[in-house]
Formats: sequence, C-alpha cells, structure tokens
Amino acid sequence: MSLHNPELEEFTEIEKKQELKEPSMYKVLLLNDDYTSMDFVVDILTTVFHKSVDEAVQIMMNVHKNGSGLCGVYTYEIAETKVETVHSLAEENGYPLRSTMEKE
Ligand code: TYC
Repeated sequence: MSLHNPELEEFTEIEKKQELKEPSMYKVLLLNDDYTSMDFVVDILTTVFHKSVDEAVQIMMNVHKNGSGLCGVYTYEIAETKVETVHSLAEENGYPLRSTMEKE
C-alpha cells in the first residue's frame, strides 16, 4: 500500500531524516508574579530543577527583577513534565506561579 503512495513515501523519508537528528531542546522558564513566596520558588528550583540553594536564589531573584528566567533546557517530554510539576505544586500550595517552555 505505502510503496505506491508518493505522499506516504515522502513522509517516511522526512521521518527517517528526523530520526537521525539530535532531539530538539526546550527552555523551561519561570514567570514572575506578585503572590508566590520567594521561599516557595527557591524550593521549586532545588527540588524540580535540581539547583543548589545559591543558584536557586540567584534564578529566583532574576525572575523577580526581570519577569522571567531560565530554569533548564530539556527534551520535549522532560520540559513538559517540569512545567506540569511546577503547576501542580503551585496549585497544591495555593500559589499562582507559572512556568512555560520555549523551543531553543
Ligand atoms: N515576586 C515574588 C514576590 O515578590 C517572588 C517570585 C519570584 C515569584 C519568582 C515568582 O517566578 C517567581 N514574592
């Protein structure tokens, strides 16, 4: 079936090329807000993003001053899971903290 369908042949060629490439990488960013406590953001950065306390404080202050900041760069599924984890922990703790992902 597929051998005589030129559209499908082209599609499988593109797929083959994509499989040979390195995976696309995604930045995970934290966004500032006026209500999430600084301590909670530092906890998120140490537990979800595995930063040292010093680095977590630096990133948190950068987000606080500049509106957003980089937490890490991951493959699509890992980045998506980090964003979801930040949102569930924030909701469980009553904070509006938001996180987003951006293709590099
Ligand atoms: N702006 C918050 C405050 O003053 C702290 C904060 C930092 C919130 C980083 C979110 O991603 C954030 N309590």
